[in-house]
Amino acid sequence: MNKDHFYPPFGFLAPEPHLTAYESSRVVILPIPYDATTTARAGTREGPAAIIHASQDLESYDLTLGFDTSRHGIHTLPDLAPHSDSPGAMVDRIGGAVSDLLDDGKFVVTLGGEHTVAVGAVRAHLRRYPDLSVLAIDAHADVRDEYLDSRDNHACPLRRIAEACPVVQVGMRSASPDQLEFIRERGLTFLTPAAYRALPGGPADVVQKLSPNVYVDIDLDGIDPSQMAAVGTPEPGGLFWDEVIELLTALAEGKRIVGFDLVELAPDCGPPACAALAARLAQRLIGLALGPPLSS
Ligand SMILES: [Mn+2]
Repeated sequence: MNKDHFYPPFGFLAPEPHLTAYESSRVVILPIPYDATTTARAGTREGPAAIIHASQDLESYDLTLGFDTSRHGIHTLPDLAPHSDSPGAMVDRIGGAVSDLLDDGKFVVTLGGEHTVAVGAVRAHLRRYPDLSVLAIDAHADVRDEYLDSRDNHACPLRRIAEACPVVQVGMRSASPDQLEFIRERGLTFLTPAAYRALPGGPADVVQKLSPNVYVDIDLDGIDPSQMAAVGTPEPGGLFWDEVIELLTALAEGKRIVGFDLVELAPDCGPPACAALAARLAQRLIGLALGPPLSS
């Protein structure tokens, strides 16, 4: 059998086979196709596979950063199975899985799935980095205390995260009065795209509000629907790719990115370009967080 006649094994960015072993990989991709509490259009369970598929067709060389991201070693795990008892039980399962990966020294990339999965990933990172803060990008405030009889509905994740550690959110353009009251009472920074663009210091004003170790939670609906239509709850007037990259680049220059998630991609709700955007965003964030690979 001539191995040169076959594509590399399936995995994020399709690294050369010698760059995919778990033990030697710096990065682990954790796909969580969990889609249980979404209330508008469903479909986020297809998100992780769509992102990984789209990544097969990307250059593993990041032209902007100037290195081959896959040379960090990228191991793509099988899907994390859903816990069908309750969303809270699923959050606990995710927290346990991510903690195990962090204990192994891995940089964990969590691919949702609905936004709820971020709560488990953040809790695991907080156990490892007690000073953790979270930079969230989202169209929705997502700080409801509960929704449809669950505190772990996908309308609640930033409430659960804000109860655990400091959070700064950028991109908000949908919130109820009681959610705005919670944000005001707690003195949280939740910025509409207009407020973000008006910051006198630009992205640096966001970065300086965060602790040294930062987890990035990206609900893809924070991005404008013209570039990211494939979400269940799109909102007009969002952030654009260049703005998101500018913010994340400033973050990487000022703080340490210790982990991230991309959630809420519902590929059937939009064109295939959306999964490609998500895959490129994941690649860029890995590169920004880890810098150039030693071996490149
Ligand atoms: Mn959202």
